[in-house]
Amino acid sequence: MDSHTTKITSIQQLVEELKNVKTEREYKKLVKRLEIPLSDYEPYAHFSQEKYTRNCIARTDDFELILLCWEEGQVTPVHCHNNQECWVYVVKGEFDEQRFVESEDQGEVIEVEEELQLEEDGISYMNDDMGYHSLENINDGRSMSLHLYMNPIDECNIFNETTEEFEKKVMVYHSYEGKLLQNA
Ligand code: CSS
Ligand code: FE2
Repeated sequence: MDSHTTKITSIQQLVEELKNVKTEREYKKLVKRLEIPLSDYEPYAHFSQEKYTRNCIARTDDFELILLCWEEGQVTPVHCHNNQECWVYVVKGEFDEQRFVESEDQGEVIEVEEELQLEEDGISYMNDDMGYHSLENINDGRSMSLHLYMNPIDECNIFNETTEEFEKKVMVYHSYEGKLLQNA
């Protein structure tokens, strides 16, 4: 087997290989090769009762690799991806993904277009041309998801359900390379 089809079996290998890929196609192929044991994610796994946490494993100008840790029932707001590509790999647990598009209906800003269930080991992909989405941990307990963004996403628009308007949100990390940050 050549190195383009063999499995990626550690976080370290994943980060090294990520440094050598450039195109969307290469990122996509790489995500399909993930077979990393749960124990490898442990140094990056920090949870919070308040909301899902964003734990940065590695970041360059080209990509951002983050582990999201979710307590039962935690959910993202509806959001876009700042014109970047987004791959989600389910490390543990399961998710409900709702996809939205701008509504043709007067009086409605967005409407659900599709609802997907993401199972353990499953992959989902999103970009702004496809619309907006939200993720919810529907597991009976904690879940973890690995997110690969090309390029890094420092802010995005989130939908405020009360005002029914989009607002800018600056993205923050709960931990960086395994270390908890002060704002955590
Ligand atoms: N974009 C969200 C997660 S769903 S892809 C985030 O990075 O927090
Ligand atoms: Fe997202």
